[in-house]
Amino acid sequence: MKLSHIEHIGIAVKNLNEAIAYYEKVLGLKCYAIEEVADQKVKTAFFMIGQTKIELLEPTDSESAVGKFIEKRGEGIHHIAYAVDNLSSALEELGEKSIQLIDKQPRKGAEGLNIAFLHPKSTGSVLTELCEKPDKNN
Ligand code: CMX
Repeated sequence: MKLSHIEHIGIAVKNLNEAIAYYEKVLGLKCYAIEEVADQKVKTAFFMIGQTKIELLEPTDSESAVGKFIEKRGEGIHHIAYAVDNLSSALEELGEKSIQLIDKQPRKGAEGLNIAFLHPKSTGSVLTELCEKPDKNN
């Protein structure tokens, strides 16, 4: 498995507009996209910094993964996402190493990327996402 860079850092927020204002007015970043990911029950906002993105995540349902996270732990860093060359073979390799896969097969995530999550119980308590550009290995 070859990770190339940190694709994004996911940050759980209660209010997307208030959070965007902080990232734009205080940190000076520019929100370049807002997207609702219906099956994950989140509204997302993206900022680019170098080759890494910041993904703000506002839950649209309190029972969603991000909704439950905020209720238990409050706002903050929710997950780290690495870019990988070949997601299917990475998942196979991780499965062989007994890493608990939340997604056993790649699925579509925000921005059309192929993604899969690894369970924090097998990743040192860091919810970990792997992302692959959709034009690769299709
Ligand atoms: N980071 C680290 N640990 C986390 C976590 C997170 N983001 N979310 C939950 N956990 C921990 C919990 O604290 C709990 O630990 P303890 O047993 O020590 O209390 C453990 O994981 C299991 O938590 P749980 O409450 O039993 O399970 P949940 O129903 O909250 O599910 C998880 C947790 C990770 C399986 C679920 O959130 C998931 O499937 N996530 C992947 C999908 C996702 O996060 N989607 C939102 C982002 C979408 C996007 O980026 O577009």
